[in-house]
Amino acid sequence: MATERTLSIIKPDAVAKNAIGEIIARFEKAGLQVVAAKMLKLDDDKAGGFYAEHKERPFFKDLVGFMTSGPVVVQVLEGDDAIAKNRELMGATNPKEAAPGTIRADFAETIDANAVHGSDSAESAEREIAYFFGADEICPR
Ligand code: RTP
Ligand code: MG
Repeated sequence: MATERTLSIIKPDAVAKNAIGEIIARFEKAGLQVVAAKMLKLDDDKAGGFYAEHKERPFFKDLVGFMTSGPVVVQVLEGDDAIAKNRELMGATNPKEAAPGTIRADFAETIDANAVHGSDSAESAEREIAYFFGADEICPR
């Protein structure tokens, strides 16, 4: 298995629930290491640019509104198969369809406020990590 990096975001709903620690603990227990992290309040431009692939989708405006509704925690996770492993820990986009024991099943209520983001491919991970972090902000161990 290849060592990979992926971008994770703990979204405003999970931050508001005081679940930052419990969510990061799941990553660490699964063997992923946090090699970069910061808390940010996104503005419309930063959130809209991040989700640019969804610009034409009917839910885009609500998505940007939600992502700017409160602080988020962005992290780079590193480990074996990190991209797929993180998506597995997150569960399905719609928490009602998320497998029991996944982050979205346990912390999210709706498809709009679904607790976490994770990169969906190696190409997305590379773009998304560079979108939030400079090379000097990433600290591999
Ligand atoms: P994310 O990018 O946030 O990790 O979520 P994802 O890959 O599981 O889902 P994606 O298709 O990339 O959609 C991004 C976010 O848009 C909202 N969404 N709403 N109402 C809808 O049909 C719908 N579809 C997607 C979700 O909040 C999703 O996380
Ligand atoms: Mg996505």
